[in-house]
Amino acid sequence: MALSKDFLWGGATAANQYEGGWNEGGRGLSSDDVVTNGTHTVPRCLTYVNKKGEKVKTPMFVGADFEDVDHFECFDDCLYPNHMATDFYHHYKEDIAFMGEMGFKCFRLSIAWSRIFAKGGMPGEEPLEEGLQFYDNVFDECAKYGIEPLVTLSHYETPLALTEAWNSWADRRTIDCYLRYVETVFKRYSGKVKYWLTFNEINCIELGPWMAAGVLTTSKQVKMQAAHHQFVASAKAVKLGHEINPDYKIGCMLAYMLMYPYSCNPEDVHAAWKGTLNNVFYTDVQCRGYYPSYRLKEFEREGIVIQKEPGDDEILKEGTVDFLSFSYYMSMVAAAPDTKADKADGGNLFSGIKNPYLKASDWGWQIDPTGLRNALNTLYDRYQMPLFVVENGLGAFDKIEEDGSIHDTYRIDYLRDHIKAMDAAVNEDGVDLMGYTMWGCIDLVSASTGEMAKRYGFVYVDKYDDGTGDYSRRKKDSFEWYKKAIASQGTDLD
Ligand code: BGP
Repeated sequence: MALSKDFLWGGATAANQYEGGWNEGGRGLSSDDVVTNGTHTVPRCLTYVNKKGEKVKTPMFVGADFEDVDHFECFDDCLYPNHMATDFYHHYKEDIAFMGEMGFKCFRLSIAWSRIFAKGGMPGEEPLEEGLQFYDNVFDECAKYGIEPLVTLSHYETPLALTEAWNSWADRRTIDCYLRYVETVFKRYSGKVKYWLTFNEINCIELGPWMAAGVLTTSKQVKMQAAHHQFVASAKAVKLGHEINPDYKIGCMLAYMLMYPYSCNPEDVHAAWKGTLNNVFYTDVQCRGYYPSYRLKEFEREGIVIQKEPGDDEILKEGTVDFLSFSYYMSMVAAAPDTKADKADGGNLFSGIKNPYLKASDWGWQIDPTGLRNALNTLYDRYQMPLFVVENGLGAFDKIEEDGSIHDTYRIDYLRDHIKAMDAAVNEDGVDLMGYTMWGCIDLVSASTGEMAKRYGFVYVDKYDDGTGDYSRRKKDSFEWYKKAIASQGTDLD
C-alpha cells in the first residue's frame, strides 16, 4: 500500500557532523569542536587544559568534572573531524540539488547555535548576520526544489562559552540564552521553515552529557537537573514558537530504545519494562507535560532533588509538543540482574545483550525492521499524537569500484525492510506518521565514533579518517533506489 502524497520523505543531517566551516562567519566554538576522532574500539576524546596547566584527553562518554577544567583546547597532535565535517557549508547548493533530484519532500538539518550566537546568546550579545544569512541561503535553496526544512535547534553541539561560564545546561541561565537564540531564528525564518525540533535525542543526556548537552559531569543529580532545564527550555520554545507563528509545528526528539525481554521470565520482562520507562520518561514530560510518577519515585529513592522555579510545572503543561519525532536504528534486549547472556558486539550508547534472532551491522547495531513497527505502535498508542521517524539508516563500509560506482545493496536492503515495516504501521495499524528522514543522506561524520569509515549516505563524500579527501561527491546505487521509492510513495522498493 502507498504512503500518502503529503508524506514527508527525505533525509537527515546535523550541523556538527555535516556542516564544517567551524571557524568561518564569526562562528563560536561549540562542544563538538573539542572532540577528537575515534573508531569502533578507540573512544572519541574531549581535550582541555586542567587547573594544573596539564593537557587532558579524556573519553567523551566518560567526561570530566567541571571543576577540573581550566579551558578547552584543540591539541596539535589530534584530529577533530567535526571542524570540516563533510563541508555542507561550501557544498550546500550541490547537496540540496542531489536531494531535489531524489525527490526529497523534507530535509532535516540543524542550525549550529554558535553560528548564530558565538557565545550562545549571553545577555547583550548580538546575533551574527553572516550565520543567519547562511541558513537563509540554505532554506531558499530548499524552496527551489519544494523541499520542506525540518530544523533541529540543538543537535549535539552546545556553544562552548556556555560550558566555560557555568557548565551549560547544568545552570538555569542557559535557558535564557537558548531562548534568545530560538527567538532569533523563529522570527528570522518564519515563512521559510515550518517544522522544528527543540533538542536532538534529549534522552542521551544520561549516557552522553557532553555530547548531548555540553555538560561536564558524572553525577546523575547534575544530569537530571540539566534535563529539567532542557524540558523547561523546550516547553518555553514551543509556546514562543506558536506565538511567533501559529503555523509552526514544534516537536521533541527521542533516541527510541526498543527493549525486548531476554526471556519470558517475569524478571526479564520487568527489566525490559524498566528500560522502556527510562527511555520514554523524556517524551512523557514533553508530550504529556508533567513528570511521571515512576520517575518521581525513583528520584525520591535515590535522593535526587530537582530544583524548580515557581511556574515550571505550568510551563511544562503549556508547552507540550505538537508531534513526537524519534530515531530508530536497532532494538535491544534487557535481562534480570546477574543474567548470564552474550553481550551485543558494540551497539550505540545503550548497547546490551546479544539477540540471537537478529543480524548486526559492522558496528554491532542489531538490525530489526519489525522493531520499527513495534516502536511506532508503542509510541502512537502511548501519546496519540503524530509521529515522525527523523533518523533511521545503516552505517557501513562503502567501496568505490574501479569505474567509480558504489554498490551499497546492504543499505538498500536495510532501508527497504524498514520502510516496509513503517508502511505496515501506517496502513495496517493506523499509526499517524508525518514522514521519514533517513539518517545521513549525504555522508557525514559518525557521532559516536567520529569516523568517516562509517557511512550512511546516498551520496559518497571524498573525505577520510586521516583527514584527507577533496570533498567531492558521487552517487551510490542507493541514490536511484531511494528516488524510485519516493516517486512511488513507498511501493516500488525493488
Ligand atoms: C543518532 C544521532 C545522530 C547520528 C546517529 C548515528 O544518535 O542523533 O547524530 O550520528 O545517531 O550514530 P553514529 O553517527 O554514531 O553512527
